[in-house]
Amino acid sequence: MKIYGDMISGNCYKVKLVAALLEIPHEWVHVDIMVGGARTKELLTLNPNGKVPTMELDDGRCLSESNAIINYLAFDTPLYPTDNYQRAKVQQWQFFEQYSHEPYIAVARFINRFQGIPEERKEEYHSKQNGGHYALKVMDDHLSSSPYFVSDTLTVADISLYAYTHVSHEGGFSLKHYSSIQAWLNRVSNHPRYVGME
Ligand SMILES: N[C@@H](CCC(=O)N[C@@H](CS)C(=O)NCC(=O)O)C(=O)O
Repeated sequence: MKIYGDMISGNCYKVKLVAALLEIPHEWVHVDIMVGGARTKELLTLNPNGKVPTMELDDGRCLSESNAIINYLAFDTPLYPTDNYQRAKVQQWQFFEQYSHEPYIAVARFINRFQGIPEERKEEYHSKQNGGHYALKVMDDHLSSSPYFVSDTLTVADISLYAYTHVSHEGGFSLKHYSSIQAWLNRVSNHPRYVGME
């Protein structure tokens, strides 16, 4: 299979990390999102939404949306629970990530790290801080009584949330007051087949 992505993106990193944890052979095709690489004619054929990550299976079928891709890779492995309630819990945290976490933390990171907070995005950057901290507090509270998000072991829900949380300082979010998140980040990165983002 081919995975199209740019490793500066946490959404793409989720796929890279799950493929590494599960030792899934794949061809990584670098797409430079900073120069519109996800919106070329070729990429738009694979994902009409013009975003990466996008996965192309050997038979030509494609899948987009990071959390859908990592779930596909993880079905029938220890990273995806078999219990129906726990499966729904994985989705609960993944929807939380896409709606209440990524739009604040990933966007603030992009504005700061890759754009250097230009004047016209300054207000937007600062407006992301409250929402980001709210999401981090929800996560920290949950992790104060559970080693991982869904069960006692690592699942794709953790990978979905790990991707942008471990680089949240690049969006101006200090994790100093979130000790349970810090311990969880260490748990994830201590996995023997862990790979870093860059
Ligand atoms: N919800 C999507 C978000 C995908 C997305 O926004 N990808 C960004 C990189 S993080 C992208 O491709 N940007 C390039 C562009 O919009 O031209 C997912 O989880 O995969």
